[in-house]
Order: sequence, then structure tokens, then C-alpha cells
Amino acid sequence: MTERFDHKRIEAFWQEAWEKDRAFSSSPSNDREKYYVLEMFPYPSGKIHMGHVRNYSIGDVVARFLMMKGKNVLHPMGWDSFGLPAENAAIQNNIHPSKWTYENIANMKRQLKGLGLCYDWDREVATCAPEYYKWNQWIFLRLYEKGLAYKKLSLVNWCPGCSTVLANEQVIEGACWRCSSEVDAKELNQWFFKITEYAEELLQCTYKMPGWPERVLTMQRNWIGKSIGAEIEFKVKGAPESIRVFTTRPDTIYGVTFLSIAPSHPVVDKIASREKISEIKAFSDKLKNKTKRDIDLLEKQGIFIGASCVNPLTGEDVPVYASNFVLMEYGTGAVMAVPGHDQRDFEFAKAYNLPIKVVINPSDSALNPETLDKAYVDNGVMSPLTPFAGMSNIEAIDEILKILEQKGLGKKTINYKLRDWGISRQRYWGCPIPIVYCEKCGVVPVDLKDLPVILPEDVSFTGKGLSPLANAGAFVNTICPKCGSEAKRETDTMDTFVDSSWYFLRYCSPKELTLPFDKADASYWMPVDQYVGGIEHAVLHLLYSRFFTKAMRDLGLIGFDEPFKNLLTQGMVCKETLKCPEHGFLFPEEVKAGKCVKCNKAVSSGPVEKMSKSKKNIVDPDRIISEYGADTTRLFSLFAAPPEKDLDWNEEGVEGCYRFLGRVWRLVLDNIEFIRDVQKYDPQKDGSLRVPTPLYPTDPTKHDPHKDDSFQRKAEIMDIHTLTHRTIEKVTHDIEERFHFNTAISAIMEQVNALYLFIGSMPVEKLETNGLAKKVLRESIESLILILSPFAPHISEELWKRVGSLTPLYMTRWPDASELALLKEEFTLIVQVNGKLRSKVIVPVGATEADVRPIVLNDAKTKEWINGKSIRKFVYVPEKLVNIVAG
Ligand code: ANZ
Ligand code: ZN
Repeated sequence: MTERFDHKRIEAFWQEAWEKDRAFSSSPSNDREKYYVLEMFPYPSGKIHMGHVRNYSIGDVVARFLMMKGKNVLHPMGWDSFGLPAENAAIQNNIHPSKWTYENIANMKRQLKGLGLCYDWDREVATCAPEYYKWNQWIFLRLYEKGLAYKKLSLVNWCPGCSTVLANEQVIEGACWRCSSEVDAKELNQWFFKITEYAEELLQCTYKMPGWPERVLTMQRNWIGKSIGAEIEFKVKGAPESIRVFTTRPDTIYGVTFLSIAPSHPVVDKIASREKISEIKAFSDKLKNKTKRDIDLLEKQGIFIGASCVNPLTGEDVPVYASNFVLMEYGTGAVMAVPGHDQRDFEFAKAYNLPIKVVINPSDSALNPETLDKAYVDNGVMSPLTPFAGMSNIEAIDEILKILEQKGLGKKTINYKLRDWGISRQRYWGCPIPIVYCEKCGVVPVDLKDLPVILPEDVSFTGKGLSPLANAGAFVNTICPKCGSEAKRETDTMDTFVDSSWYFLRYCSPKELTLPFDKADASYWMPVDQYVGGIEHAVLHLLYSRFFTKAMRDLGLIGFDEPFKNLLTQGMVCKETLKCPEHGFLFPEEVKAGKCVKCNKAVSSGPVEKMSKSKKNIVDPDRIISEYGADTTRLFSLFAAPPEKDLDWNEEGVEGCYRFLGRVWRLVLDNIEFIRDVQKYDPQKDGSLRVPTPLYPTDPTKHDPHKDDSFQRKAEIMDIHTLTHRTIEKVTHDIEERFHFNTAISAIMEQVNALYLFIGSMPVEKLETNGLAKKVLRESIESLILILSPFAPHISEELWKRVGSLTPLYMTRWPDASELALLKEEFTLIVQVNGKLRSKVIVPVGATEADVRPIVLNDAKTKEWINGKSIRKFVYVPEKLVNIVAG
């Protein structure tokens, strides 16, 4: 009886061994090429979920594989541990955020260790630790010094649910990204990072990042939102003021029939008629909390402000409207409206009965503004209503700009949708902003030597109102670093995205005491060679990290431009849902025999959805790991789908992976007697199995392979040998080039099946005496364990030891596929008769002249051409051609 596959014991044993050996610790070294593989660090919510399991299993395969390939691998892990949930837990359960966070970290660390992930735990960082956030503050002060951190009064997105300010990116369709409450506007003095200073570079570099998914690059480009256009001045009729508009289409200026301005535009107070002002104010207030993105969705509305402007090129009067779709924060807050060629203006003109002019036509027809049912937004030819009739509108842009420039009423400009990054948060559990306010000196930065500004522990907070720190007297009241008089500390904390914008640099020198990181360490390890994480970070975290990298480069801290060379965004982990017509989504245990246990109504299986609490389709990794083991859990999450695709979780698939590992276990242990003390077959030393002995019948007419036992046996051995090397080649390629772990795993499964068939067909006595079979079996099983190990490291280490290896797997080299073993089995031999190509036959690789002669002479076509003549010469050029001289 084979020993039982006791995954619990094996996994615990190897996890302890790895930890004791500090198996995955890393340090810079010049004799091996470095490789930095990083998975996005988690927020310590308390428990890992399947998304984490998948993310970290992907990174772990890459790390283990490259270690075996001889790379010097850095594979760290840490905690993004400041943030809202800790504070909410504090409010709800009366537990201090710090205690809650560190308890969660301990539990999640236990879970990650239980998955056998190969992290260098010596490099662990937690962003809520003063040793870490001290450097947030240090970086903040350096940016402040450079003018890249500044303070301004600004309207912020205020979430009434979380009682905090949200970044634009955290507002999704007017609602909070976290709690979905509708977001209001509030005016506050806020700290900003000047990310806009880097807008152009951030954009340009996206065209030089081949290791990133195109989808993510496109999202970043759209977020940066560069527009090339012009600013044009429209003089107000009968007043000294003028309104500047931003347009990307100066070619449409002859079609302007009104102006649209943001209701909050300062010109309103100066030029609007008295009786309209309060109406416009009210309209403006209603729009305060809207972002550009939701404004696009609104029905177009506006108010005539009671004033007009003059078109600088036509001299026509154009009425001015305060409109709900013009945003004060973009461009100049004013738009020249061209209903003939802009769809928003078209809708507005229809609603308010304003004239529509066509000034650009398609090249083959003329549009009639009376019958137009939507704006013509494409390129075309300038219409006879303009002085450029017949010219392409693209060319007209330059001509028009020339005239405007001469008149001093227009100039080319570039606009970006990207806004500066507001980092102030009215929250407790975050990094204090190291600034002091002094009545005499104003805004004073804390001295670098006085960092960190420690987040005080004893703060009472209710989750309501402004910053909780404002009530912590001992924290707030301080001394001005400049003049020594009484002063007050800044009570806002930093957005937690600041913490995660440079953690990958801290991993390079996590214990560094004098700087955020050591420059030499960073230049050795950085950039991250492979970053793995969720697509939800396509703009926020990934753009901020890119900005930080560039800003730190300009502070002289590092010497490179981009932090992440290659990016893999993994798909979501999904599962089928269960739905009761009365009670909605149900947990699996709320369903008995297809019926809801509450109302006995038939339950339908709903759509496959991302695992979530609300859909009640979450699978707890702890349960899967304890039932099936870490290796199975990892294997399934890698096998069920390619990494970028969504993964459909199903328990049968998990069981299938568990059974597969059991098969591997028995395969090795059941045959261990035959292979333990055997040298593996080594094509480099032992030569190709094909040459020089031909494995195929020398004379097919006399030989029946199905009866000839030794012949067949050798062919089978050869097949296993070839398959072994083919599998190595495929698995290597699938990991290295494509991250297609699923197809790599199926190839390994096929090899296991083939080995079972091979052994099953070989009587035990034969296996014992057949030296070649034993060598090849040894070779195949050895490589099987090696190539399985990045996916299922525990069982692999155990089997590796059992087959008699003395060094642990993680110190063993990845096998190479042998060219000799991969040689084709057959080739096409060209047959010439009297110098002319007459036929082709298929013959085995390694065939000698004696082997091919009967095959060629029996070939029907060749026979036809020889036509009974006598054969005077038979010339064989091995593996190429045969020439027969007949006559
Ligand atoms: C006249 C025009 C004619 C326009 C036409 C477009 C088409 P992007 O590409 O997004 O930069 N615009 C300018 N400032 C705006 C603001 N603060 N709020 C809302 N819309 C604004 O868009 C630039 C175009 O959006 C500008 O070009 C302007 O309308 C409008 F056939 O000017 B256009
Ligand atoms: Zn002072």
C-alpha cells in the first residue's frame, strides 16, 4: 500500500523548513542577474480572499520559476495598512485602529505563509508603522521644498457617508467609491501634489512601455486627457470685459451662434443682467458637486445671462448662456458653441431655439442646417459661408489661428484633464502631514530632524465632522520650528495612495535609517521587472506611482523614469450565484434540495459574478486550504483560467486538482524502488536515443512492430523520453513568454497520464531489468517534480527529497529541454530518379541507407518511374535525399 498523501503534514513541514532556512531571503549580488517580482500589497482587512490567492499564486510561480532559472529574485510582501476600514471598525467595535490593523496583519500573514508563498519576509513593511510613514513625511517635505506640494482653497468632494473628502478618482458617477453615498461639494484648504507638472511626461512614457497591457495604457492616456487647441477671445458687447474660450476646433469659429460659460464663471458677476444673477447662482450651486464625467450625462440646460459677445472673425453678435455642461475647472470655463458641429451644442441649440450654422461639409455633399438631425462632427471641406470655401478644415485651422494671432485674439494652447492630486484627508488613521501653522510665520514645515510626526494613539473619534486629530490637544499644540512661539499642527492626514506610491522602493532597503531607501539598493533592484495586480488600479495607484518615481528622480533620489517594467493585470475570481425569487441571493447552505430553506421556493442558479459579500458567493480560502491543501488551492487558481481572464470558481475543479496531485504522489512513490538509485537518462552524456540504432524496422515487409516486443518497448521508452523534454519545453515557454500557467499545467497532467500508461504496459520484471527504461523513467519523474514545483511547491519538495535528492528544490536548477531529445521522429526524404524529383517518402530520423532502401523501392510512385529497369546506383544523402540511377 502506498503511503497516504498527507497534505497537511507535508505542507506544515516544508513551510517550517523554508522559514528556518530563510530560503527566500535576498540580497544584491553581481554574479546573478536580478529579477524583482512584486504583487500589489494588500490592505489588511483581516482575511485574505480568493482574489489575493490568485494574485499571489501568479507572482509566486514567476518568482519560484526564475529562482530556479538562476536569477537573483526579490519577492517581498507588506501591508498597505492605513485607511478607512480600521477607523470604521474602531467606531463600530470600540477597538483601536492600530490594534485592529496589527491583529489583521498577523492573521493574514499566517494565511499567506499557509499558502507557501516564497516571500522574503525580512523585507516586510507596514505603511502604518512610524519607521515607514516617517519617509512619507520626508518625501512630502522634499516635494514642498520643490514647489510640488502646495496648499489651496478648493472645492472638494465631500462624502457624507464616510465624512471625508474624496479624490476625483474616488467619485464614481457622483457617488462615493466606497460607500456609494451621493457626494456633495465643500470648500476646504487642502494639500495638493503637483502631478500636472508631469502630465506630458506621464503621457509620453506610455508610448514607451511595451511591457504594460494596452488597455491600462489607454486608460492612463484618457485620464491624462491631453487636448491640443486654442484659446480665443470674445469681446463683451458694451463692456470692457472679454471671455476667453478653449476650443479644439478653431476651424468651426464661423459657425459659432452662442457662447456657453460655466455658471460659476467670474464674468457672470460683471456682465450678467442684475435680475439674472441670483437665478444663475442657484443654478451654479446645484451643479457644485458634479465632475466633468457626470456633467456629460446631464440633459443640457442653461440660462441666458443677458449679455452678448462679438465673434472676432465675423463681427456677429453671440448671446452668452450659463450652461450646465461647461465645467469651470477645465480649459477657461467658457466654450464657443457651434451647434452645427458639436453634439452638445446641437442639443442645447434645439432646446433653446438657437440658430444652427453649417460651416464644414462632407467632401461629396452640402448639409442643410434646417434638416440636420445631429451635429456633423467629422472632418470635411470649409463651406461657402467662410472665407476658406473648398479648403480642408484641417488646413483651415492654421489659417484661422494665423488671423487670430495677428489680431491678438487667439493663441494655440494645450489642456490636460488631469488635475493636481489632492492628498488631504480629514481622517485619523493615516500619515500626519508634517506642517505647523504659526500666527507669525504662517505655514512652516516641520524640521527633517524632527520626523516622524507621530500619529497620537489616544484620540477619540466619532467618524463625523472634520479631522479627528483636531480634538487631540497634545498633538495639535506645538511650538513653531522657526520662531519658537505657540503654533498648531496640521490635523489632516495623507491620502493612503501616498503610502503605496513608493513602497516598492522601500522594499529595496526596508531597514534604511537615514533615507527612504538606499540609492544603490534601489538602482540594483529597480525597476520592478514584473508587477502583478488588479485592473482596478489602472489609473489611481499606477499613475501616482509613476508620478512619484519621476518626482523622486528629479529630487536626485533615483536614476530611472518608470517604476514597473512589466505589468500583469489578473482577472477576477467569480462564482455562480444562487437566487431565491423571494429572498434574493442565498448562501449555498441556505439551499436544500434546490429550494430556499426560508420559503421553500425553487432556487435558480443565477449568473456567474465576481465573488462578493452582497452576492453571497464568496469561498473562504481558509476552508479550501484546510480541506484540500495549499498546493491544490494554488494549482486550481492557476489552472482554471489564464491569468488575465476571469476565473470561474468551482469545487469540482478543485477536487480534480486534488486528485491530480494524489496521482503524482502515487506515481512517484509506487515506482520509487525502480528509480531511486538510478542515474537519470541524460541526452548530453548518453546521446540521442534515436541514433545510431534505428528504431524502425529495416524491412517493413518482414517486420511486425506489434509482435516484436523489444522493438515496441524501445519505441515506447523513446516516446517517454521525448515527451519529457517536450513538456519541459512547453512549460518553460508557457511560463516565460506568456504566463499561460493553465496550459503549462495541462502539459504536466499529460505527462503524468503518459507515465501511468507506460508503467502499466511494462511488466514489473521487465522494468526491473531494463536499464534504459529505468533511466528514462528516472529522468521523466525528476523533471516532472521540478516543473510542477512552482505551482505546487510543497508536494514537490517532499517528492524531491523522497527520490533521493540532497539539496532542496528551491536551490535546484530548472531543467533544460534537450535539443537531442526534441529531434523530430520522422522526416521527409526526397526521391530522385535519374536526377529528377519523382517522389517523397516519410522515414524515421536516424535511418541508415539499409533502412531507407526497401522503403524507397517499395514506394509506388518510385516503382512507376523505375519502370522495371535495373538499378545501377542508389545514392543516399542522409536526412535529405536519395538519387536512383536506373537504366
Ligand atoms: C468649439 C467646438 C466645436 C468644440 C466643435 C468641439 C467641437 P476636449 O477634447 O475634451 O478637450 N470645452 C472646452 N472647455 C470646456 C469646459 N470647460 N467644459 C465643457 N466643455 C468644454 O474638448 C474640448 C472641447 O470641449 C472644446 O472644443 C469645447 O468645445 C469644449 F465642432 O469648441 B469645442
Ligand atoms: Zn512662527
